[in-house]
Amino acid sequence: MKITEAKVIVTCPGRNFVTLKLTTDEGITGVGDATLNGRELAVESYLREHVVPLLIGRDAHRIEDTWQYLFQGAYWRRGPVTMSAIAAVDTALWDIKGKAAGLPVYQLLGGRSRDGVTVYGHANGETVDEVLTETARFVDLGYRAVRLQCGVPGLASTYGVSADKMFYEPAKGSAPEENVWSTEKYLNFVPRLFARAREEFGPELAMLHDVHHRLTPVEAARLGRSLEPYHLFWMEDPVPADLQEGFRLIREHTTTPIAVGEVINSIWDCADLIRGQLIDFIRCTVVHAGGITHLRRIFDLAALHHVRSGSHGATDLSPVCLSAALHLDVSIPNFGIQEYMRHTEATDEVFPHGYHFAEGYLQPSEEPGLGVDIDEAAAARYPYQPAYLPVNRLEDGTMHPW
Ligand code: KDG
Ligand code: MG
Repeated sequence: MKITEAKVIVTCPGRNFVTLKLTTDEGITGVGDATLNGRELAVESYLREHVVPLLIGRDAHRIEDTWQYLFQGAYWRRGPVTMSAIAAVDTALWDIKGKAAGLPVYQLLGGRSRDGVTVYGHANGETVDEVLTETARFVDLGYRAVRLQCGVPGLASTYGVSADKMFYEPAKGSAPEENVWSTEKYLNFVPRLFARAREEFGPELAMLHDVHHRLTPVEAARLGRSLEPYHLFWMEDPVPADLQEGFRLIREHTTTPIAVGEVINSIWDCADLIRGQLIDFIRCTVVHAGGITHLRRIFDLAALHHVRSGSHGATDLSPVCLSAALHLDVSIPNFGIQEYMRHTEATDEVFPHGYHFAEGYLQPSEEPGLGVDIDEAAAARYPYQPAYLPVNRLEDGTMHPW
């Protein structure tokens, strides 16, 4: 079965998405997500200029060989642009293989290891009261796990807090929005949020929190220790992931579980974290970590070291990525949890899909392949709009990780 056509489709149904659609000489199509938030056109160009010409005429069944051909063939290895482009091809090929076999992709990955994929929702608000009201809303919707993010007194804005509660979307505008950050104000405040939340929701609700890369290891150790009485499911991205060794210091000082991975693109960028058992959850995504083939490799390494999965699932990962993630989630032995932010109605219209939420779980589609598609006519109605992620500065004006 040969690939005869490869289209790169950019659309903005509320936010930008880049999608690769492959067609074969047997008339089977497959889709892959290639969205890299705020840098979408870099991946679009990489695919269009350098990858699409290599795909035409290739055997669509040779998924591993095509992955190695694109990875080794580029000579320049890794990085979010390259790995997102390879991921799009890989995901589309798994979709095609599933359709050719007449099976949902999870069956090709070994079948179900569980009955459903536990997801966490996002409660956010300017005040603790508002966050608790939002948390109750997610509990009422059936969620078993909720991420809590709150405005910090004395700071005008912070990561994860938005007026549009169900559809948090940080990328906007033709230049990055500038936020102001104070580590001390944040560290003094967060334990108060979780003290109230535990008191209100009891011992069983899984509670998560995203630090969004803003601390040093010793500050993260202080945060983790201060949150121990409220037994979080995880604290996410406590420090930037660049220095894998830095996590050892956090680990040595706190039992609050650590999750990291949304900006990690390859197994080599998290191998020390995993082998050293410096983290509890690895949160890479299908789209940014080289597709189903490579993410499965990461999860397999993690399984050997007591590290569970916790895939990133923000709104900038399209329904194509979420569909692919669910096939992995349901099949791997070391699944932890899956992030789930609802997409807007316009996004759901452009990407018709068969996955669905019920009683705290997402279920992958039972259709052959990934069970998701792109409606090209609908996509064409939403042209690309430039949008940047925000940047962060300390109160004295110094640049700080956002
Ligand atoms: O594109 C960046 C977002 O995906 C990221 O800020 C969201 O941290 C995030 C999360 O945990 O969903
Ligand atoms: Mg995050």
